[in-house]
Amino acid sequence: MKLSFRNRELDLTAPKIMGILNVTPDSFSDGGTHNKLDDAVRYAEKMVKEGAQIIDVGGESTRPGAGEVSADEELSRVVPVVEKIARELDVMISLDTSKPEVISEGLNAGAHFVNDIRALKVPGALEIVAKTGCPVCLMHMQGDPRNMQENPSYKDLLGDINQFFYERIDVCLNAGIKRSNIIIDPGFGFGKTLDQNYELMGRLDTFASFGLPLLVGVSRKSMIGNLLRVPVDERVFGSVGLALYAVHKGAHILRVHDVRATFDALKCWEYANVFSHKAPRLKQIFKLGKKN
Ligand code: 9MG
Repeated sequence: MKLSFRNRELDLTAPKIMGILNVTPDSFSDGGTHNKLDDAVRYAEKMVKEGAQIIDVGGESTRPGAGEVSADEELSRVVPVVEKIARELDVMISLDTSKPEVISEGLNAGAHFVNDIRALKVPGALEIVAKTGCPVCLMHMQGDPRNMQENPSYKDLLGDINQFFYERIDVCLNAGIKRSNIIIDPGFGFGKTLDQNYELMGRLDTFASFGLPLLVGVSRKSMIGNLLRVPVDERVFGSVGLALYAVHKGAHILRVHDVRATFDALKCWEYANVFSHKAPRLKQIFKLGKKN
């Protein structure tokens, strides 16, 4: 499996890290506009040095209870950052957005794919992605960020989410999006209770049947905080533990805040996995089996 757009390609044979770059007013606070831009790009650079192969740039908070921002506001936050990262860093850039305007301008500014928590349901988004031929991550969410945690309920959690993917993939294919450009994500924390999140994680391998890259974002989320009873800044160990479990269950891309911690843990996991009889392809990558 691989992701490609324009001159950039990302091989997903081994799991990859997507570093989170929030460019909302509460991130990179104080200083003038220029300083904010510079700080955001330097932070992206730090994540790349630590092992991120994708930088996910987002200008609208998706936290439970978060309100929406206008397209103009989101554009003004996202586009300059994407332009500068594309110019200065050797990394794939994803756009954490649902708005067609931001998708269009963000891709023009140098981004490589779309990470949409609303799975291209906003009018116009589907058509832009189909027209440009860029990859897209379709995430499952019940409700919307303002109300999604009010009382999430499912007839059959895994069945309902599988059905959602069948339908959205179908919509994408009918609009002209290539199957090889689709990534799926069950959307941890988006309209799910604590137990529903853990059930989803425990049965993550179910989604392998789609034969598509699987993205997982659990970093610092309340499914960790509520289990461990720890605040956001003490969730790194839980986040890394779940990230490794997700890879074990078939995740290809991990969306994380703590890149260095995740990268080191993943590297150890991968090296151990090289010796598993189930991983002949990884053996080739690490060139094992030869005397050195
Ligand atoms: C933007 N965003 C926040 N959490 C996310 C998650 O779990 N997956 C994806 N694809 N995007 C997310």
